[in-house]
Amino acid sequence: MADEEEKKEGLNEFHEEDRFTYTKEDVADEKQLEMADASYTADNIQVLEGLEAVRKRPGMYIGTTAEAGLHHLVWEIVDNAIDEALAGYCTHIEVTINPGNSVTVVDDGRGIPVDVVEKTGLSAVETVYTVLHAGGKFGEGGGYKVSGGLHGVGASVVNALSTWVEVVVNKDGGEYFIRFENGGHAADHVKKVKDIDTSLHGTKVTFQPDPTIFTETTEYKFSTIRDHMRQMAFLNGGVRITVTDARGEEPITETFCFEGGIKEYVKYLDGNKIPTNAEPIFCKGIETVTLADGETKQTIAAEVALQWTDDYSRDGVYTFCNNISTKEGGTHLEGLNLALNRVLNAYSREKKFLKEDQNNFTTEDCREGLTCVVSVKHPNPQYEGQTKSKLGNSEVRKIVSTVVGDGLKEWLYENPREAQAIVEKIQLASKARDAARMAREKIRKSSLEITTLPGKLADCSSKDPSICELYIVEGNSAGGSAKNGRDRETQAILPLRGKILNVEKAREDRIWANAEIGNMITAIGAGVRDNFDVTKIRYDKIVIMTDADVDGDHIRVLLLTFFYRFMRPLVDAGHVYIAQPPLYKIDYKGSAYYAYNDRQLEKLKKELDLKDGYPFQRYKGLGEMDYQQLWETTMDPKARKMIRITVEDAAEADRLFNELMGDEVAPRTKFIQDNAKFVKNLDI
Ligand code: 1YM
Repeated sequence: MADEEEKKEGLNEFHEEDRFTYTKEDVADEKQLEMADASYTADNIQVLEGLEAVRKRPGMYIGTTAEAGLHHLVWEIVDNAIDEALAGYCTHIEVTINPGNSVTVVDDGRGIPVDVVEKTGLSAVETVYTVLHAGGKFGEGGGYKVSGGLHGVGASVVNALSTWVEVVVNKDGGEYFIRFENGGHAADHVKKVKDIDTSLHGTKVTFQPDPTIFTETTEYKFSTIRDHMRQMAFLNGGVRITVTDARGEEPITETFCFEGGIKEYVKYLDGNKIPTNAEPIFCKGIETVTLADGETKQTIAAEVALQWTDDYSRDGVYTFCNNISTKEGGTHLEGLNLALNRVLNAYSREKKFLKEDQNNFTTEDCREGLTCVVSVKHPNPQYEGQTKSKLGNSEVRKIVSTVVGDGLKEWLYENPREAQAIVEKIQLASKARDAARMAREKIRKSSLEITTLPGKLADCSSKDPSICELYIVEGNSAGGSAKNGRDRETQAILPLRGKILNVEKAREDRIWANAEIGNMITAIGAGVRDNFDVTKIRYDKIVIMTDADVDGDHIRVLLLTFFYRFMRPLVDAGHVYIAQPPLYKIDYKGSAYYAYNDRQLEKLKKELDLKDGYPFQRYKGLGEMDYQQLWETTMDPKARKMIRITVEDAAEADRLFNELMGDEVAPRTKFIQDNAKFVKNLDI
């Protein structure tokens, strides 16, 4: 219970007392630093206890110690620099992945204060890096500061989870330096190391993630950091962010700066779709609300950019709170929906696009082909939902509804030609989808009644979804091996015939008529699209098992596209996996040895001390394994390796799916050319 509570706090709440605005003269002089020395020991013990708690239960503070957690460290430090930019003092942020996977973040803000904080007896910079939830413990609140990262726990957590951290502050004509070691211990107090020009200011932080914490991987992914920084640059218009990978022979650098902010984000997300309104519609508002207690005032800012496109298959609405993606939506999304429905119907009635005897357009109709980014800044966000990514603050609903309502209405009246094009598009959507809707309803109904499971499905005997797994297997022969090899109690097998439909390209009615897709929907048993209910799934793990060749890759991408577009919460909640069959087998002295990649193969050869040219088998497909081998290598929960699918950046994933799986050939070709050098095991 206590854990639960703590977790909730860490994840979701911005505490009034966490706000820290430094008020005193912030120049460290020798005397102050001496004072800090004198009072160091006693406070220090308390401080380190705090960081020890982070090291004991890192998951509580950064969610996971797997790859996402490793990257979370970067987001936390960058968030401090972004806050400084939002405060109006910083214009450029640089993020560098160094050789050895330490990371440096530099900003040109005011520099973290280095003078002594009364409460801790330590310099502000040392306090920020060693006191958990720093701020509340010293200094008065005040100033509008939006808490950053998902967990909002900041620099001290990064310090606790690093082997070392170095902070350089340029401020008031001095360069200051402090180093922390072994999970957060200051090697020495902050020292002025040199005099510099008084015009120089900023903060530079370098940290080395602790490999004893991040046991899975300590290797940063350039693409993950680059995509996140691009998103930060879109969401914080005008801030210039440079990302560099300095690990290779030649450093790779990309710079992002979008003066237009989320307006440019929407254009970027639209990619090669044809816009209905030439420029995104931009709505913005700031409101101060008084809470139910009659006293507490909160300033909430909302920004929304909207652009309709020729895309008929779906909408792309992305919502954020405090620069964090709220994948499950929430009150800001509800506010948007309310405004779209209200304003577009009122306008259509007034301009006689809707006759008196006609029904209103549905929100779904209004959103067809819409690309939209909603970004709110809230000093005290409350998150709900399965993955705690649904905004719960009810006052936000009205604010967003008003901001979009007013902005959109004004725009429609000022731009009648484009307004007409949008409404005609909605009209078309409404008509064209009636037919599809009927076909879809039929499937939806049957997908929720689990009475008739597909004949091809070999179901498991357990009815406890939390231990059940569904293997979706390419090809009937591999399906046969999987059926024989599986654990019948918990593992179900659904063989697929050939390639499934590309849902990114196909017309909606064809999708609903497709047997393989129908089988998957029925087997999973939780509905589809907007009536998909992830709490109803019949299996905890949906495992895609395809051959390790080009066709297998293609089928895997088609399946992922389907799950992403039609059962999105399944992906978001981490239920989708990719099985990893071995690539090689070596028979040696009566035993079989398996390797899942080239590196392992080489290692195995060395370990077994095999001579050059010793024969080994390269598996071309799952069908080459008998059922026992398939169980041992790929399905046995004790031995198998699986990749869990996660979507870090939903907007980017959407854009890529569209680019790669959609109608246009050129972007696909370019992506393949750009990424071909990373492709291993190409087998045509
Ligand atoms: C590369 C990481 O941390 N920049 C940064 C942090 C702070 C300030 C400026 C800052 C904030 C304030 C006043 C204020 C922080 N200061 C504190 C604290 N970049 C990075 N740049 N002066 C400077 O919030 O009022 C915490 S973060 F608490 F010491 F003021």
